[in-house]
Amino acid sequence: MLQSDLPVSSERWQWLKQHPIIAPSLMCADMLNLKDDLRRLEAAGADAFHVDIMDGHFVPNLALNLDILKQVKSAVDVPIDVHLMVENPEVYLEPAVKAGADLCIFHIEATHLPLHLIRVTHSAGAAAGIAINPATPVESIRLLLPYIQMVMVMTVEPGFAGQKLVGFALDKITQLADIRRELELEFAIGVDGAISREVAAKAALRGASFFVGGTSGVFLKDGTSYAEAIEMMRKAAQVR
Ligand code: S6P
Ligand code: MG
Repeated sequence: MLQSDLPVSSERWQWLKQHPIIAPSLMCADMLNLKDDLRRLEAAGADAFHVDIMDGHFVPNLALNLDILKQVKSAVDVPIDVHLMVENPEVYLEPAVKAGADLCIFHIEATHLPLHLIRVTHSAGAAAGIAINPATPVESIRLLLPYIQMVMVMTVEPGFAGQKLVGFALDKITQLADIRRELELEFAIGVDGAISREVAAKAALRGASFFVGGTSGVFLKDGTSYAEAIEMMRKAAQVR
C-alpha cells in the first residue's frame, strides 16, 4: 500500500484551510478547572484545541491522555488536533480518532512506516499530520507531503511547555511552503513551541497557518485575558 485510500482533500478537513488557526495547547490549561477553561477559551475565539499525548519514552514527560481527550471532545465544538509524542504511534492512532481527534499528528522520528500510519489515520476518519523535531530535515518527509493534511514544525524539542524557541526551525516553514507551491499541494503548515505573537508573525510570513498557543502565546501570566491573547495572536498571524 503506497498511498492513502482516501482522497487527500475531504470535506471533513476543510477547517484546516482556515488562516490563521489559533489552537490553545491544553496541557497549559488549568487542570483543576478544565471545563471552565475550555468554555472560556472557546468564547475567547480558540479555533481548535491542541491535545498533547506523551508516553514517557519518546519524550521524558507525560501530558494528557485519551480519556481526557474523550471528555474534552464532549465539552467543545471546535476541532481537536492530537499531537502524539509517543513511540509506536500505530498503537494510538485509531483510539485517538475514536476518542475525538479530528487531526492526528505523529512524529516522523517515531516510525519507519509513515505511509501505513497515514492510511490508518484516514481510514479511522481523521486528517493526518506529521510533526518534525527541530533537527529533523524537511527532506525526510518530502515524499509524504502529497498524502498528508498538515506538517507540524516543532520549534522546541517536544516534551515540555515553557521552553526557549529553536530559531533555526523557522527556516523549515519556508522550505515547506516552497515545496507546497512547487508541487501544488494543500497541506497546512503548523508551528508548535514557544509561539509568542512575535514568533507567530515570523512563522506566518514564511507560510504557517496553524499556531499552537501555549505559555508564550495564550496562557500568559501577566494578566492578559484569553480573548486578548488570542486576538493578538490572530492579528500577528494575519501578516503574510
Ligand atoms: C510540548 C508540546 C507543546 C506545548 C506547547 C507549549 O512539546 O508539544 O504543544 O504544549 O509548545 O507552548 P509554549 O509556548 O509553552 O512553548
Ligand atoms: Mg504539541
